[in-house]
Amino acid sequence: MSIPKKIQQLRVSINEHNYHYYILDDPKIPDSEYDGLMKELLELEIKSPELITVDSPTQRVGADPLSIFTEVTHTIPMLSLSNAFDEQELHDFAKRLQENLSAAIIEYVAEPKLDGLAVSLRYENGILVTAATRGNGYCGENVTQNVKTINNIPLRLRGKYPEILEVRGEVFMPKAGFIKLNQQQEAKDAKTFANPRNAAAGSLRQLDSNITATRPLTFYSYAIGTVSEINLPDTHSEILQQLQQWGLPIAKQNQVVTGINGCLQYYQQILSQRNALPFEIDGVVYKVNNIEQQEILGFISKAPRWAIAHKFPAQEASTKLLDIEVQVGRTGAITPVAKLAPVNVGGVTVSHATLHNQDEIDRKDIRINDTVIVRRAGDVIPEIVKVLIEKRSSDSQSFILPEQCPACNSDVVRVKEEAVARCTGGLICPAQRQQALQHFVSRQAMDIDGLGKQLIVQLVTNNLINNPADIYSLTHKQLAGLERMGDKSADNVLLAIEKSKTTTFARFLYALGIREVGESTANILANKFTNLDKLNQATEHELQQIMDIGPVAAKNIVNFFQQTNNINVIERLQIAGINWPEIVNILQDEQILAGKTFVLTGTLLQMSRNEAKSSLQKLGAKVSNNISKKTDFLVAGENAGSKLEKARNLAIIILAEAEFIEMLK
Ligand code: D41
Repeated sequence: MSIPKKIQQLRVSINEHNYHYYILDDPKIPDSEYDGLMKELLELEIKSPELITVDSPTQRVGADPLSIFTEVTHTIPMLSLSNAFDEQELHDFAKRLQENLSAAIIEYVAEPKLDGLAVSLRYENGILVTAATRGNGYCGENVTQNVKTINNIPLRLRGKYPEILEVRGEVFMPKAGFIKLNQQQEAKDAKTFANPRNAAAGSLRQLDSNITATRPLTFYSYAIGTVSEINLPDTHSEILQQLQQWGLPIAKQNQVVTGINGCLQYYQQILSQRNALPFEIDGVVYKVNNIEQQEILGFISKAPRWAIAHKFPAQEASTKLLDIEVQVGRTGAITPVAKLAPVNVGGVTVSHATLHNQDEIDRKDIRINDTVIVRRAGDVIPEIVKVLIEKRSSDSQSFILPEQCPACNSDVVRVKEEAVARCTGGLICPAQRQQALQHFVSRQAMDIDGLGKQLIVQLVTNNLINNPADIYSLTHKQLAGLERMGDKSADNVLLAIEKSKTTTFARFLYALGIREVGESTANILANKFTNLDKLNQATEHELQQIMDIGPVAAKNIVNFFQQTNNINVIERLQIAGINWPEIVNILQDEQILAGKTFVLTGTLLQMSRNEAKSSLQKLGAKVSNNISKKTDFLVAGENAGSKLEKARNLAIIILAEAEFIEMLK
């Protein structure tokens, strides 16, 4: 047999075995035989490298490390899920659907809610070409090299597939793999991961795919994005089956259920299996099975109205409180943290819990050496629920927050009527500096990838940076001179710093770390004031006129801009080249929809088209007849047709009549 032919035959055979092993969970040959086939293929490809193709089973590893992830814009946004935290919220959800669909009983697909990261895989002509993280839903990171290392993701689809297929699903790390990974990390004296979710995130966001390849990641699909053919099945359950036939993995636990009772039964069943499942889940997801019904229901802002995540309650366990440590936050807040004997809480090892503040410690009468109940809910920091007083021993010790900051020895004060105690050290406190810098580089702020906590600690202790502006004067020499930093890593950090210079005004404001100015306040301020000069001159009174900004935030903002030190840092940042696109103020007075283009379609029940049009125009919006890339919103009344379809394809925000009326208000 010719070499190309033999290579082809081996690939087909290996792909087929992968399918049986990973997708059908029914291997046809022993592992040793499979390894033999892979070895044979590898050897032939080494001899004839010109015959290697991107979808060859050998091409899962070996890519050169990246310096930075590029961005991918999702052709259809990746939506989020609404949550139900209890049965009542689920009943409310079901009632809404029954009313909107005028259906007594609705069929759902119930799925386990995997605790990983949502990703989108794009196949062109059956070959995996791009994989992207969800990011903010519109735009994510290109992690193709890393995703290719995940063994149960096919590099090539099987059967009769559409020319373009985007598959959405979750990348996660099974429990067993997580435990093993942490053991290996510990043995190497490397960073361990707090839970499988973090481990999966850390592994997927590796610049070196060779590292990702060593991490036990898995993938399950749960939805389709863009697809080039329209004759897809008309239920979600059949779409999942179709995905499986194309060679994509889906969760075995997915199940079609009837009505809300079916959902609740599924919930109980999965909850009882939770600890025995090979992966972490934080709830279950219900999706309306019928696609036509899904289309009728549509979306509210970023989430489909036809799906909901039913979250599991928080999990608890008892353990011993070994010690109480204090942490100094970015704004000097002193937080007591309980150090615990490591305990498994619903599959995750917990060794620390927040104690919030002194009042909380006193109220719960928490003492060192006590036996306590810890609770973990979703991704929030574990908490102590209560002390098991009956188990208190004579060596228990009560705790009082120190009067001096453990990091800088400055006085700790507690403002009257505030629960938190604060270090008064301000900028001289290394702990506050450290936290402020960490905040500045964080994802939601300047997003300097690669400038992590450890590196900031190194830079601060080596006196290379004191404030955010110093980051932009770092040199290759300074970075490469640090322990555990090579030439390449230094380059990567510098690249990331350079990239961060182009940002948005809102991110920049948030990055400054003004007390009480979180992401959403930063956004509001950016839109209202549009530039630094205007914000700088705002008075407390003016700030308080803005919705959502209270007296404390207003005071902090004014105060911040009165500090010469802050002004100097901001000036230096601007000189360093930090820039953002100018904000066109759309929030001006009455014309709140200025610059936005609307299209109306279908029959509106509560007003005529003309009324709708003139209301929109009064608010500054443009009303157009045709959908195009420039359209911002489509208002879809009853019996909306092709425009609705087109708007969906272009990922335009679709408003139902009720939402539209709400918006006009
Ligand atoms: O298992 C999950 N984590 C899961 C996430 C799931 N089983 N289904 C999901 N379905 C969706 C829609 C309905 C929007 C396609 C999801 C997610 N979304 C999701 N994951 C992260 C953000 C959204």
